[in-house]
Amino acid sequence: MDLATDIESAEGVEKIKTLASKKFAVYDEDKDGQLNYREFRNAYKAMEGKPDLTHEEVFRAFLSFDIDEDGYISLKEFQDMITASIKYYDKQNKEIRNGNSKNY
Ligand SMILES: [Ca+2]
Repeated sequence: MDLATDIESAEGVEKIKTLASKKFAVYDEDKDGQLNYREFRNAYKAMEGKPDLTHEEVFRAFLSFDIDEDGYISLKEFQDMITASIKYYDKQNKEIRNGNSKNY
């Protein structure tokens, strides 16, 4: 599935949110509806495809995604995080396709 094609549409965003909530359920090991730091660390390393991220790198990401600063990543925070990262990659891909990327 090419998520990049419909990220701009409401339907595309809904699709991503559904996908995110499925992932969330997998990583929410104790099923309390929140990701604690340990659960987040597993999810984040897997998503980034970088199992060797340092504690500091993961912790910085955790703080930036914990919008309400309650020490947990809620489903909404997780969905926003996935949506933002997909938008980010989508933008990069478009720039590459359009040939106006400066950094590659
Ligand atoms: Ca939170």
